Amino acid sequence: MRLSRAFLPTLKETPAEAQIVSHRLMLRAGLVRQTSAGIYAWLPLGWRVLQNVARIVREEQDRAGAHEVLMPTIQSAELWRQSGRYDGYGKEMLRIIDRHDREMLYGPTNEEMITDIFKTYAKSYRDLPRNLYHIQWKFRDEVRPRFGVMRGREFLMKDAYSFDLTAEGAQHSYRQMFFAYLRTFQRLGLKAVPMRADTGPIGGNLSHEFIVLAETGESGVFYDSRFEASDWASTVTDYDDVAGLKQAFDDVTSVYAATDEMHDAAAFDALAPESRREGRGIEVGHIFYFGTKYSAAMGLEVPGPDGRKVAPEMGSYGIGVSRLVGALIEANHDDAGIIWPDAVAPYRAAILNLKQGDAACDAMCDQLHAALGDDSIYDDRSERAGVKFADADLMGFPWQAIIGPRGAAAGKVELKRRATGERDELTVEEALVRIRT
Ligand code: 5CA
Repeated sequence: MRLSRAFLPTLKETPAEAQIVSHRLMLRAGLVRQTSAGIYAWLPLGWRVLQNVARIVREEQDRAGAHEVLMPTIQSAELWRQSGRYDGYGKEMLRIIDRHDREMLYGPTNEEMITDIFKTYAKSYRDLPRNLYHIQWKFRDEVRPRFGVMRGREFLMKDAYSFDLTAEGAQHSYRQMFFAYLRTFQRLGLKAVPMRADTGPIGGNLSHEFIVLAETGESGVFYDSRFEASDWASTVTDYDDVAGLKQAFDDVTSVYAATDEMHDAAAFDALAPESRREGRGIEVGHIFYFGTKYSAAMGLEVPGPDGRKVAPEMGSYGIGVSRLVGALIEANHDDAGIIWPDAVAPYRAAILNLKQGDAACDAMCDQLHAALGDDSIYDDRSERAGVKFADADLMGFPWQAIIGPRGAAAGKVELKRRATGERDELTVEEALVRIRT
């Protein structure tokens, strides 16, 4: 993509309303534009990152055996009356009346709808276990939307729902999602600590939040320093190995980590003092096991092996996909701007032509741009070098291929790694190999 023809609007001024660095950078680098309080339009750069995050989330859900569907954003109030949550959900629910005076709502979550869908098709225990998920916009009329996409009113969530015949089966499904989450966050380059958590309006008695440590996070957290070094995501390779998964789960969850709501001061104080960590974090995922709460309330039951009807044991599993874009920036930035991890970068490389119109510079840039194609942004504007450097740093592409008249005459590209600032003089071929690996 040629920058002169792209829609990559950056802002010179730091927007006054943005209180945390990720929000400031998302506005300055032109990732999003607020259209109403807590509601954002995604501009090309932000949209590409959001899709990359969603793709990694999707690949790990599929790998764990979940099936993707797409449910609507608008739901009928009737469904929520069946579960008893319609009145209880309160002002956070955006309620809508259609032209026939029917009560509708913009879904804040989908337990009711998925239970109703599954009920139509599940005929016997042989239809269990199943896990269905979607990646869809949600609406919660938050009292205080803030920090940009971190706490929006409209936001993109991945939500999965599991159905099992037995409580043991449901716990296995829960552990599958638990490890799918660890893998997802690891691939995104984030250290997300699973913490015992409160279940809130979703209900149930087993729940973990996945928290990315960050000073600007909204949750207070207490954890064992072992979470800083360990790699639990890689301990699970076979999602069907029931005993192996339980062992791996018990290993991780025996190490102390809890949000302030669930904090056990006595257990925390019993740790060796050097391993106690206290801080703040961003909740990027939250998983729940709630038994038959929704299946029983909504009449979902199937004949078991003995012919007797049973209500499936359920769990639900959320990831804040749009919130993750903010969390990624909180974890990866410097004074100059964003530093995208390779896995989610909107473009792998920026090609900076320092002398537009110089035959050798233009030819070398064209050659690089043709070879990298869709994965690169070619800054072909007639701007000063300083402007090009600043914009590439702000937008955070992992590589910058810098081409000036002196280098071009010698057949050399200066390749800069955004994360480390390291620079190397390379031939075009050498630069391409480096960018592609
Ligand atoms: N039904 C369950 C699991 S699917 C559920 O709704 N869980 S939740 O309420 O914890 O939301 C799941 C995830 O969505 C959270 O962990 C968080 O990362 C994200 N999220 C929740 N509220 C917002 C919000 N207002 N803005 C951005 N992301 C949010």
